[in-house]
Order: sequence, then structure tokens, then C-alpha cells
Amino acid sequence: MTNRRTFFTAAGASLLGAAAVSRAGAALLPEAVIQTSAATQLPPPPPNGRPFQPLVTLNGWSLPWRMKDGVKEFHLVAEPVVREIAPGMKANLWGYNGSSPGPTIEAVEGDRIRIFVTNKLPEVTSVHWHGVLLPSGMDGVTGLTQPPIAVGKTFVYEFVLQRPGTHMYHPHADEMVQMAMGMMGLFIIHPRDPRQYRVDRDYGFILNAYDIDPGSATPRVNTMLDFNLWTWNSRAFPGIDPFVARTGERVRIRVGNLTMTNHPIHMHGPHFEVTGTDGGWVPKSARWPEVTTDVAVGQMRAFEFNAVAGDWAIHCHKSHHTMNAMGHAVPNMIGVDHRDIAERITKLVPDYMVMGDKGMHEMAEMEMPLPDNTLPMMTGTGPFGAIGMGGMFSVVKVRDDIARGDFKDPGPYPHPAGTVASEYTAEAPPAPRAAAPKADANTLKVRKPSGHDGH
Ligand SMILES: [Cu+2]
Repeated sequence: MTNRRTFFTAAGASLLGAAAVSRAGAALLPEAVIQTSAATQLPPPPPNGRPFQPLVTLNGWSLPWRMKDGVKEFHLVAEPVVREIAPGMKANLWGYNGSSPGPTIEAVEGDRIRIFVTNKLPEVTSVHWHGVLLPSGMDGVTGLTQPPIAVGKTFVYEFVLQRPGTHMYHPHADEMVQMAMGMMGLFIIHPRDPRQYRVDRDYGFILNAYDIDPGSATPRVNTMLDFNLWTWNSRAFPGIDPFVARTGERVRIRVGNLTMTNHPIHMHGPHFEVTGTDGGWVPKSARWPEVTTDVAVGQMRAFEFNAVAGDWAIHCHKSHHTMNAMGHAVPNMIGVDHRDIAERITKLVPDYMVMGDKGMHEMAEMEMPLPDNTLPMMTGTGPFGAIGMGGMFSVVKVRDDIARGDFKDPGPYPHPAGTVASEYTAEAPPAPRAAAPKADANTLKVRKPSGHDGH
């Protein structure tokens, strides 16, 4: 069971500490809301300010604000957090307001926003608002546009949102460590006119990756490419919630990439078109149909489709990115019967793992002994058995009878009769193989060089 409780903590002396801000300063700071659950939290309709259609942050939440003299005030707290990557595994990460990624910041084109950032990390930090048009001095680059936010201190950023779009925030101080530890969040600027770019369901998540040794909980921060947990909003399959929609609805999914490699995001079923990037919205005349869109490092892609009933897999198409913790130095053991020796080694080394002699699917079906706090490499169960996935994998679940605004997992798709692939049990027709052509002097003609005429 996922913990669905929401923790509201006032930003008083208990949260910030006496050294962080003066007593008068603390009274002026907006409440810093904390959320530690990894369940998708549906944002309420905006309580004040201009209306907009809230984003559904996959396995995440949106940061509440307060209005003060016409300014939207948010309060981010950079701090160590514990994140459940999937049931059975928790990671010691850094994030904002109790979670990694931090809460989604949502505001409207034309809004003046003020974001307080309190640093409760053990080192300095800053926040860069990725892709947002703002004064250079609000850009959050430590040393270049501002001094670092010292431990225990609070900084304030303030700017007017000029264009609607899909953006992110992340530190620009010790980026390699702080992003490898999970510090990032979505920043959505909704259009001033809510009818513009309107969809029925609007989802968003960030691609991230961790290198956490089996049996441990804290990421290695010096890893460049060989990560072993490929995650969406710091969640790995089967811990990633489904994208739920009703047949015929227009659905948007916004994806940002803060890993160290590209991710071709592939969706089964309905075709989609990329409608936006972190640079803005793509004009209709410039869109083309796709089933996979590559999201390069530091990019965002928003894509849209018309929902068609079914259970449609959605995943990164790099097959290693739909696996959980695994060693990449495993030799190919197809055709080698080594069960006997593997069993004997497993008795001595419980986390010893070798590839099966017929492929790896059997690993998805068997219960292998694993160290504590370690996810199986290939896991998840569907109505037809083992799914054998991990990492960057989820399901778009579209049904005819889902109410507008209902995001609950509807369970497995009830396929109409006669539309499911099944075993062929009648007598198989003969499958003759074509005879191989004879390689004799008549069929194999070698053209010999004959002078230099052809040059
Ligand atoms: Cu990938």
C-alpha cells in the first residue's frame, strides 16, 4: 500500500531553524508544503489567480502557492529525502519538499511569481529555471549570476512568466552530484487563455537515472553512463503509475530528460505528434506523426494523441533501460547448461546472477534470492503472466467508460472477443524450406578486371 497521507508543515522555526532566517523573515515566508508519498497526487483546481488545467505529475505532485499583493509565492526546500523507487526499494536521495523529483511548479503566462528557496542540504546549491525566459540575474547559475545559496540560507527569485511552455528546474551548483542525487522538478507555464493548447488530460514526468549498488540505498554520484536504475520521476517499473484516459480523449504527455544519455520514448497503439519542446509550442503545420520520439539530454518533448481503447505499453526503446539493477558484464550463456554450477555458487553468494542457458525470460518468472532493498531485474505481472520489464516502462490504459477526471488504474483491459493473439492448436501446415542455390561455376559469376577501359 502506498502512503497517501499529505504532510503539511508550516515554515516556522521548527522547519528552517533559527540560523536560516530571522524571526521576522520566517513570518514572511510562505508555507513550505512537504510531500513524501510517491503516489500520483491529483492537483486541485487553482484556488486563486488565473484559471488553468492542472498537470498530472506522474508519481508526483504540484507545489501549492499563496497570492500576496498579486504575486504568486512558492517555497521550495532543498533537502535530503527518502524516495521509494518501487515497492521493495527505497533510495536516499536529495530533492525538494520531501520528494525527488521536487513538486511541479505550475503558473500562468503573465503571472509574476516569487520563489523562495531554502537550502537544507549539507552543501551550497542554487536553482536554474530551465528554458524559462527571465532576467539573467534570476537564471540561477552559481558564481555567474548569483552567489551560492549557503547551507541554512534562503534565496528569493522573482520574475514574470512571458511564454507558455514545458520547463524544468534543477541546481546549477555541483550539478553532477546534485542531479545524480535526484534534484530536479517540472515547471509548467500554462497559457493565459485556457482554451489555447487545450487537451483532456495533461501528464508530465522527468527521465532520471541512478546507480545504486544492489543491497545499498545511496546512489554513486560519479557514474557517467553505466547506471543501473532507469527511472521516470525517480520511479522504476512496476512502481510507475499508468497513464489513464477515456477513449477519444486528447492526451498530452510531457517528458524532460536530465539523465546523461538520450531516451527514445516509444508508445504502442495510437500515433502521436510532438506538439511542444522546452523552446515553445510547435506550429500545427510543422508537426508530423510518430510512434517514437527521442528525448536528448537537457531536452523536453510534449506529445499528443487521440486515445484508443486498450492497454498500450509506453517505454524507452533502449532495451537496457527497461531493466532494473543488473551487471552489464554478464556473458551470453545461450546454449550453455550451467544450472548445476549456478545453483552451487548461489548457495555461497546469494546475489550471484548469471544469464539463463536459453535466454533471460526465465529470470522474469523465477523468484531469485536478492539482497535487501534491491529490485528484480525483470519483473511485473500482467493478466497473461510475467511482463519481464523494469526501469522506464509503463502502460497507457484507455477505456470507453472512464469518467472525465478519473485517474484510477482501471485494471487489465477487457479485450473484445477474438482480438487476442493465442496459441494455434490445429494441425500446423507444412513449412518447407527453400532449397539453397547451388554454388557452382554457373551461378557464381566473378567479374574479372579487363584492362583500364572502364576507368
Ligand atoms: Cu532510455
